[in-house]
Amino acid sequence: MEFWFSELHTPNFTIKVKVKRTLEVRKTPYQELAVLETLDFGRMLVLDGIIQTTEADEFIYHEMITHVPMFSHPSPETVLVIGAGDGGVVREVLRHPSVRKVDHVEIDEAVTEAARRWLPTISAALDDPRVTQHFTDGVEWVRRAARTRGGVYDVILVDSTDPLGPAVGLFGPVFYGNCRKALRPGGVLTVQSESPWFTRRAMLRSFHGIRRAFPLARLYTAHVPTYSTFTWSFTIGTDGVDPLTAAVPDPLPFETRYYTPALHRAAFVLPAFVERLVAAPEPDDLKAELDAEVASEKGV
Ligand code: AG3
Repeated sequence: MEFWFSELHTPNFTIKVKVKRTLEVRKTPYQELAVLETLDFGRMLVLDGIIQTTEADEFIYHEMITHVPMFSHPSPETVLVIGAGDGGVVREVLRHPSVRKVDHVEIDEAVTEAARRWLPTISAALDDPRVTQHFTDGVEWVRRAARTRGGVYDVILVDSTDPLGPAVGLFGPVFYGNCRKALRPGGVLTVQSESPWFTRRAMLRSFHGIRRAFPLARLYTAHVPTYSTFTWSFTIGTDGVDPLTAAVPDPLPFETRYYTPALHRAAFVLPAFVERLVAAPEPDDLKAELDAEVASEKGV
């Protein structure tokens, strides 16, 4: 018999992956979690029916969400990682020798438990003494950190699920504003900002939210085979330092499998339709939504 996992994107488009074995399926307090053993991608983590990561292609996403911002900062020491319960981002952050402290804030402890159990190559670095794990809400964490004068972090990385369920607040302009305040001078924020295909609206929400909160915002992309339509976007916000002109060490101080100094710059070169999407002013309905969220936070 054959068993297939299918991820439904629209009623008309699915990704189908052949499954060898189901390792775990459970309902957590926040979402439905599955770890499946696949034939072509190794073990695969699925949350609420959406593929989050696989052993075979996780390096692409984890290197690109991490090294582009980390090498855009001259010497990142304190890093906040939000979401990323599987530990992949933390693993990549710790490869930077300047890093002294990582706060890892994940809302759903069950994701980390499953990763520790089934995905050791991704989660192993979570035991590093530089890492403190906090199983709590990232939105609230950043709200509190934003009250510290002068900021707390050099880099904030947001590796969230799609903006449904527990991750909604991580796509809001108020959250991005607090990230800015939680960063030290010269600090850098990077978030996974969805795909320019089926989740275009979420991509623009992240991009414009960050553009409102930061003097400089740029979108970059990478190609992740197990994410819908391959092309995945990330948005980086800085207080003016341009990631395009960052002094990326060449050769790199450690070995990578996807990220290179040349790709650091190339990733910002966007296909024309994506460039047009981000160059256009905020669409009216999105603008109204973002304005309303900012106003409600201020109690207006
Ligand atoms: N980060 C999830 C990226 C979003 C995937 N969404 C999708 N394919 N529709 C996952 C955690 C990786 N550490």
